[in-house]
Amino acid sequence: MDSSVDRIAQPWGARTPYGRHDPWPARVDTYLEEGVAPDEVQRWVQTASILHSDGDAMDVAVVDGRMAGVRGRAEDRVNHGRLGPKDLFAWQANASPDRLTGPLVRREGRLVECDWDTAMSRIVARSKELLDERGPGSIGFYTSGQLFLEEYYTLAVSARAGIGTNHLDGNTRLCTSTAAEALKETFGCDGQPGCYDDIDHADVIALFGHNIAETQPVQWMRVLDRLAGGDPPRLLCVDPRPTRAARRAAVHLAPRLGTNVALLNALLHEIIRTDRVDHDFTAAHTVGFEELAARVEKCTPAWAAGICDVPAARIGEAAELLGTADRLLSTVLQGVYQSHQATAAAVQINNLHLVRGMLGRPGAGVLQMNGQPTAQNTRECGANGDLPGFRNWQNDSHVADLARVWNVDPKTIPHYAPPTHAMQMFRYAEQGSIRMLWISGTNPAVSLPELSRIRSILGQDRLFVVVQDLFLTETAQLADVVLPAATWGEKTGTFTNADRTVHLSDKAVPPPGEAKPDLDIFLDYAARMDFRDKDGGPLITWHDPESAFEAWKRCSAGRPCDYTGLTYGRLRAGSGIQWPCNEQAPDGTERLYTDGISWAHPDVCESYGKDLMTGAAQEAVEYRSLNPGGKAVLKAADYLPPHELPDERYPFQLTTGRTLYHFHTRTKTARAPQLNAAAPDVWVEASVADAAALGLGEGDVVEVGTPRGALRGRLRITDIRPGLLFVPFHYGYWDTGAGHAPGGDTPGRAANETTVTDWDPASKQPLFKTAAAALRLVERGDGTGAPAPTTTASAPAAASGAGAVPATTGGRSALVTQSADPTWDSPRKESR
Ligand SMILES: Nc1nc2c(c(=O)[nH]1)N[C@H]1C(S)=C(S)[C@@H](COP(=O)(O)OP(=O)(O)OC[C@H]3O[C@@H](n4cnc5c(=O)[nH]c(N)nc54)[C@H](O)[C@@H]3O)O[C@H]1N2
Ligand SMILES: Nc1nc2c(c(=O)[nH]1)N[C@H]1C(S)=C(S)[C@@H](COP(=O)(O)OP(=O)(O)OC[C@H]3O[C@@H](n4cnc5c(=O)[nH]c(N)nc54)[C@H](O)[C@@H]3O)O[C@H]1N2
Ligand SMILES: [Mo]
Repeated sequence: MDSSVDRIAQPWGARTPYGRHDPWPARVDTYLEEGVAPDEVQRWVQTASILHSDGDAMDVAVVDGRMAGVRGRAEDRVNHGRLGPKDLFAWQANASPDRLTGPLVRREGRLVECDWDTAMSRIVARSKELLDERGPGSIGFYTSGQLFLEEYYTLAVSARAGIGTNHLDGNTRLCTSTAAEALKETFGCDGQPGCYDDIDHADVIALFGHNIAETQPVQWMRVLDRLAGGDPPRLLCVDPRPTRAARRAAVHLAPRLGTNVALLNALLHEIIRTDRVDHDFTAAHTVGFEELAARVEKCTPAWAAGICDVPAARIGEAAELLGTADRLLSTVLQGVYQSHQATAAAVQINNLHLVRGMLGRPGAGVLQMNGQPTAQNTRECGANGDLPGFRNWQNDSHVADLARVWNVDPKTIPHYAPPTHAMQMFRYAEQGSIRMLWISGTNPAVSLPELSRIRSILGQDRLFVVVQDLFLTETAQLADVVLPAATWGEKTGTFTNADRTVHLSDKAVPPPGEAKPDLDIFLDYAARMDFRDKDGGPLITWHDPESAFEAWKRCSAGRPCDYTGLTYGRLRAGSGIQWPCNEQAPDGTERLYTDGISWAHPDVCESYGKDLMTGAAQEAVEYRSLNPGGKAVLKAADYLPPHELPDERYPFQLTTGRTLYHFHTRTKTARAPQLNAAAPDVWVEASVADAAALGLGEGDVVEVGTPRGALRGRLRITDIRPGLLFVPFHYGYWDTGAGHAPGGDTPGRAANETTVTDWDPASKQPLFKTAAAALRLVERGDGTGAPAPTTTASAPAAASGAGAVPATTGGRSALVTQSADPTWDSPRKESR
């Protein structure tokens, strides 16, 4: 039966309830632009969503050579046909009239149009000059979690073995570096242990700092469908905001910002005290239990209650839920990762699973989530601070093996120090040792902390900045050369979601003007730079997406992220397949560690671990003596208070994050009318009690100030934790006209005007989620209310007297067809 639903007003659509251990029924969501009937679609082209890490599989409708809509893929393991609001509407941005259609170079201070040869010659000339004068360390590359695998791999080989620089990282540093680090600390290696099917089997689902309803809306549909079915799971939600998941939780803990480690240590304390420990599992598969037990011994719920400002009894209830779970699934995201003890906290969640033996079985899994759609590939291809294929930069035989794959001398591959992380790269650019920074697929002039500093770094004359993007973003406006990129739908490639599912994304339509796929740009650069292997042959031996994929397969062979069993043909004939996929696992691998811990052995591990307090890398000998047999490491950590605490001048805690309808700096979602209208401008969330104390009302224009800067937006009064402010970080200044210009006297609206240059010692992920801030009235509201959605964590509090705030709806243009497909059968046999 088909139904038509306004998917702005009802973001998660209709329910298809199912019972525990049953397969999740399919529901196919289709959106076609007004005036296009389904039978007018000439081609459906296979892809998956690129607006979060879920990998919702879909087909793009093509009519007369242009995109006209999207449809979920029922047969795909990830989404069983469903799409979220961004999946449904954001593709419209591709055809935006303000796409970059040709390269730009800066002449006499202004960006002017030029041809590709002029732009590339300028980049190559600068690269060669710098290599001659200052060596490879003067060149840095800052890439993304939104390009394709083939592109990262090409960039990584070029940067590491072509240029020979250690300065290559992704915006994944801001996003999932803690996920990777936590997996390395515990399991010796990156690689998601669990998978989304675990939602079907779990009886307890715990969400740590993860606003799943808004940031992985399709997996939230899956949870909602289980909540509506037989034997529903119980939810634990740890989040200081009243998220949709918090409202459905059996236990909701809303801790003070930056206190996750204290809370988690108390949960571990209770589980050990009540002996909910799986002693057999712990003995067989872990090291470090005694140390962990000793470290959390004093961490009682009463102790944590004082730090987290959560009732001790609630912490006890949460521990009871975790301790009695038959199959526990936990997910972890930015509420944990973007804080001063990010890795220390994320690792405690791994510890919870290990001491309870909740790993490697259906429903018992941990998801150290990714955020961006292709962040996994940035990591595995080594376009972040790691070597490709999860190789260990401290292990000479791993470096030698990589050198063999690339046919270069091992000395060519920098491994004298850990690869430079993004925050350090910007510091080097600030100090002048990095003189060229090539930025692809990311908008740091909005997304990095302390924007006034970032603008001044990127604006320096001595720094040569290349920006490769779809639009003339805030960052592109500061560039010396701007390269117009083709994007999703206009180029072919693969990418891997947060549960290791690899999807193929085929080209559906041509890119606008002279825009080129990122792969072609990187290949062109490598050819012009004439990068060579050790025998004088070309370093880059591939020429298109499929040959790049084949080259990557050779690099991944025998490593945890083994792609050797995958081909474009197989992906095109089916749908998503999970790595490792090889001879032993030809259909892919649902879960890691079903048979014990496999990649922590000193000879194979990606990392020997770090000191969680200082970030100092452990040496091989230390790791060997700690973990000779390659078990999982239970790493304990003491709680440390956040670096910046409220005081008289800055009495609030400030956190920043996302809303359902927008993606990051909104280069795509602001250009999709349905999404833009649902949340058109920035807002500030405060609690009922704080608003009353300051005499503030819904819709008042307020200013949020920190020692770094200030922003202005309208106030939304919600059920957020008292003492806490929330600001979405999506809003830069490009489309706002006067009043929001950066710098100058008028505060902007970007959250990162206020955030701090500071990071987790182990993962180097910046702290977007804890600052101290002041709040003041600028101007009374005009009665229209804040431009914040009512369907999300930003819903007005009933007690705020904001009954007048109009509900968020999309109207006719947001109608989406939902069909329960009667011909659909479970795509795979569901395991039990
Ligand atoms: N709609 C939408 N979806 C997205 C994205 C998007 O931009 N828009 N981006 C994608 C990307 S790249 C990412 S990384 C993910 C991020 O996905 P999430 O991590 O789910 O999103 P955030 O809003 O950054 O933060 C999640 C929650 O952390 C809570 N939090 C803040 N401080 C703390 C704390 O100290 N402790 C705890 N326990 N919680 C805290 C916040 O209240 C917030 O609800 O989303 C992905 N999906
Ligand atoms: N205050 C605060 N700041 C944050 C966060 C937070 O929670 N709070 N979250 C952080 C996180 S988790 C993330 S992931 C970052 C995201 O921060 P950014 O990566 O800066 O955000 P995006 O808007 O996704 O930028 C991607 C850019 O790539 C372009 N692009 C899209 N597709 C392509 C393509 O195919 N090729 C090329 N060349 N370009 C393309 C887009 O137009 C856009 O300009 O923000 C971080 N910053
Ligand atoms: Mo992210």
